[in-house]
Amino acid sequence: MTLDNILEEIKKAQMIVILCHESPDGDAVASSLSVWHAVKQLGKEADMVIPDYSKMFNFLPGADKILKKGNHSNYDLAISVDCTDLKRLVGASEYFETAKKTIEIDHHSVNSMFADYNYVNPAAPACCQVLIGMFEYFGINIDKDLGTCILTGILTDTGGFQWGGVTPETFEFTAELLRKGVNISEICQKVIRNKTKAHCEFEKLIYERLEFFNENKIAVAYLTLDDYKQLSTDIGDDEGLVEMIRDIDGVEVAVLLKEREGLNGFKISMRSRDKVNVSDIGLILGGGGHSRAAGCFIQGNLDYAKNKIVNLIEQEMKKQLK
Ligand SMILES: [Mn+2]
Repeated sequence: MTLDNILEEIKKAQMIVILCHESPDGDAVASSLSVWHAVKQLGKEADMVIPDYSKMFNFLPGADKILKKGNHSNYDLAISVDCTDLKRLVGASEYFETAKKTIEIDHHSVNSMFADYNYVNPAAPACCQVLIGMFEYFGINIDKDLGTCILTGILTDTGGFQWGGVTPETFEFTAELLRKGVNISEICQKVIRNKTKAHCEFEKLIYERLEFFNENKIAVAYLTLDDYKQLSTDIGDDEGLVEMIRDIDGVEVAVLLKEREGLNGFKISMRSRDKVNVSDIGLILGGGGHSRAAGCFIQGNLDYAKNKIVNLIEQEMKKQLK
């Protein structure tokens, strides 16, 4: 079984590296940290490589051990978490590609199964929830530190248990974590409720720029490179903005276009309320994600990118909702 193989590879390896996807969200950072704590309990040292992440997550136990670059160039074992594709390991894929063995642990349904051992459960709302099952199988003691990381991943990927994908197990696991002393209100305050000033400036811009299409069922806003240069101080400042658009009454699909430096185009984030599968829309343009949260990239100027995504969503809504 895959889990036995994974445990065997961890036990065999001398040099282990833990990696996650680019622009890491709370689940990606927390999953990396969770695996790091677990590997330590198994008597191994591991490097966690995350080139850039939000300072918001610095309170997590072990965050001071996160490296911008690996200490080695040929690890025995590379473990990727919360990542669908080798392409998304930007800034860290070299460690994955040169490792002797590779493992990936994820919860995205569009996962490309890019490792030697792939442990993917699309039914879990967060990679951290996949990890709990794995750690229990390995006999890892989920203490307060490890539990704090795990609950952070679950809370950030479910918006504080608000979004689709939350399962009865999510609450059963959470109850267990609270019994270990994990402080849920502290985590919520730090990663769910807390907003940077730059984030609020972005919110202002987005409300000013909101445009509605298809009888107000599609809502679109954008952020340009200039906006990022003027406002953003930290990598996570633009998290949560597309959800804010989706929350507007009557909106079925929310879209946020974010201009990307050096790529001559826009990263598209999509959120759906409860009917439209935006992962299918993302896939058409070479992206993907979850049915209610997905993304892709469109090359071209703002008008081109906006028209292209709005037209595609309109077509897909017609098809999917008939
Ligand atoms: Mn995730």
